[in-house]
Amino acid sequence: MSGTSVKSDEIEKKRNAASSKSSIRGKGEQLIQFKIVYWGPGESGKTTNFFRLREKFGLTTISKGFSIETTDGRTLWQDSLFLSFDFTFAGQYYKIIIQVVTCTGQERFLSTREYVLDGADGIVFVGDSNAEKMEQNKRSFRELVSFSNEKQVPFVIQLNKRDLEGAVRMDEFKKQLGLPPDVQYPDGSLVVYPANALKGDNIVPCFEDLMIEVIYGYFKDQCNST
Ligand SMILES: Nc1nc2c(ncn2[C@@H]2O[C@H](COP(=O)(O)OP(=O)(O)O)[C@@H](O)[C@H]2O)c(=O)[nH]1
Ligand SMILES: [Mg+2]
Repeated sequence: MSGTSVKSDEIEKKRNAASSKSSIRGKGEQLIQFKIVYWGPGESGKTTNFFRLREKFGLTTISKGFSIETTDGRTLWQDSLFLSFDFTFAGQYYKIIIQVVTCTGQERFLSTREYVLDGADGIVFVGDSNAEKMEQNKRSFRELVSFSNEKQVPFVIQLNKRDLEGAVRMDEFKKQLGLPPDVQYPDGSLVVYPANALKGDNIVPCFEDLMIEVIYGYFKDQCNST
């Protein structure tokens, strides 16, 4: 989505320009809200992804992300962050609010994870490159696929912690998850996004490619229903 790749100061400029045309904006603006969930096994790096998004889009957040942690520093409930973008499509001006949530990977909070997925418009699966986490990756991915099939929610797959020594090979990860061995889908999006959330590698492109799909899906549905 071009909107997310513009720098924060450019967004600010656009916003100022838009508010100087507030009569047009007030009349023509439409508000769209999306919920994006970061899903995956415990400690795969979901909260770290969230920190990188907050850094990248910090100036455009309309609410500070919150995060409740257990005493051992793991996410208890959920992290939540709201991002706001201006977007024009077919001459119509839209304000897009994206709620980004990450959930706990802890099994004992499974019911809260289902709650988190409720109403999701898009999901980023964050897998762990640690070879010992393969079973957890597979289990968590199966949960996501069954949810996504039922609700037709688009998702992208990120394989995080590529910096780890002895990281699982990409082709092995794909094989284990039952994914095609190709690098890309015909639309150019990656089958799996290799990432390093600590450094921020590939975190934003992964999020943006999902947003393109989510927004495209939204407008396609709009066109079909009119
Ligand atoms: N080596 C490495 N560690 C990471 C990476 N991303 C996250 N971590 C670490 O993995 C641990 C769990 O990350 P966190 O984001 O809390 O995982 P969550 O449970 O999925 O939210 C933390 O110690 C992070 O610093 C990465 O890309 N590489
Ligand atoms: Mg977390």
